[in-house]
Amino acid sequence: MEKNILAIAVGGCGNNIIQNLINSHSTSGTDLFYIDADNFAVEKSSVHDKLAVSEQRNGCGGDQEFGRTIILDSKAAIMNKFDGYSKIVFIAGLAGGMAGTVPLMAEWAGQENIFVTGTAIMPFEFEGPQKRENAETTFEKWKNSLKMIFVLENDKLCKLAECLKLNIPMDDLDAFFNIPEIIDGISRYTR
Ligand SMILES: Nc1nc2c(ncn2[C@@H]2O[C@H](COP(=O)(O)OP(=O)(O)OP(=O)(O)O)[C@@H](O)[C@H]2O)c(=O)[nH]1
Ligand SMILES: [Mg+2]
Repeated sequence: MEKNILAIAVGGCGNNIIQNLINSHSTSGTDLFYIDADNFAVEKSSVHDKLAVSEQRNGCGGDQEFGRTIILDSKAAIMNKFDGYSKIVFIAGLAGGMAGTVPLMAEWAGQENIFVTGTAIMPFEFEGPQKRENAETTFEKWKNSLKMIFVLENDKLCKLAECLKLNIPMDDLDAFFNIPEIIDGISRYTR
């Protein structure tokens, strides 16, 4: 039987978000896969199906070009994960080093006739203009290989927290992005 949707967590941000969903039992049977160049984070992650794409380094150090090149050696293993799915949603913080991998992975998935979508988490203003620029550049490259792209602005989380006068940790704030709703929407209302 053809599998429906695979949610792919990319880098530290993707992993945090997906782990929060697991902890709050909100994944409702969606298949999850986590990919990162940070061996330590992959080892620690409670995501069952995961892949470390770097043997020597702990993450990409914010270097998107490093991210892009490091996954080339893992292409076969990554393509193997796509196998049998009709839809994929990538979840990535677009200012991080691993975001350098998403345009390429989306292109590979598209070549398999998969309905490829992305969820872009855009950086906080306090992270500075360079991070914003990295995220915007990746966004432009990525969108060409995606059928749909959801854009989640981290700054909105801050504003929301301020508005509601909440003093809650980042992990809990992420729940406002309602990723399960996005996954469910793609799963049910696209083809
Ligand atoms: N909402 C939210 N955003 C996050 C979280 N963690 C990271 N981010 C955002 O995502 C961006 C990328 O961070 P990571 O995903 O940790 O970066 P990475 O791809 O692992 O990058 P490297 O450290 O270079 O390997 C950050 O600049 C933040 O804007 C999180 O838990 N929640
Ligand atoms: Mg990282």
